[in-house]
Amino acid sequence: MATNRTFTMIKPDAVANGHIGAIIDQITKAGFKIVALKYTALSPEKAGEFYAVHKERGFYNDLVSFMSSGPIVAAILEKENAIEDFRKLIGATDPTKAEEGTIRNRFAKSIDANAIHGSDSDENAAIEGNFFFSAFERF
Ligand code: FUP
Repeated sequence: MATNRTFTMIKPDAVANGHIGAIIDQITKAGFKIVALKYTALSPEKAGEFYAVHKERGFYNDLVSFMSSGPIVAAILEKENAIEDFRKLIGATDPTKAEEGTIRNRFAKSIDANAIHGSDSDENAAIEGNFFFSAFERF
């Protein structure tokens, strides 16, 4: 059953470039309710754990060092059809292929530093949300 929840991170590139406010504005205007929100950073160990599914990929080490290179914003979001609608809102992984007006089209410069993460399934949204947030941090 769909949970109507997804998990997102505003990645270090978008934070460093001053886009936190604009991205949260676009997310809330698209109808997502913020269930949990945190300004934090991933250590290399934690970033490696978060992206463990990509361990065998050539880009894994670069991904881990990029994701631990500066602060991030983590959030759990709620909306009907959240997973699919949020992935539409952020656009393709490669920002050169992301549709006009999507978050990656507006704020990302490259496939490796692509501004934002969005969960790809209900199951992963729950795992990723639990990675960052306790029950007391959700509203
Ligand atoms: P997405 O679901 O759109 O975040 O994309 P993936 O799960 O396929 O990839 C996760 C992250 O790995 C991307 F956000 C960036 C990084 N990545 C690369 O650096 N190079 C690639 O070719 C593919 C992904």
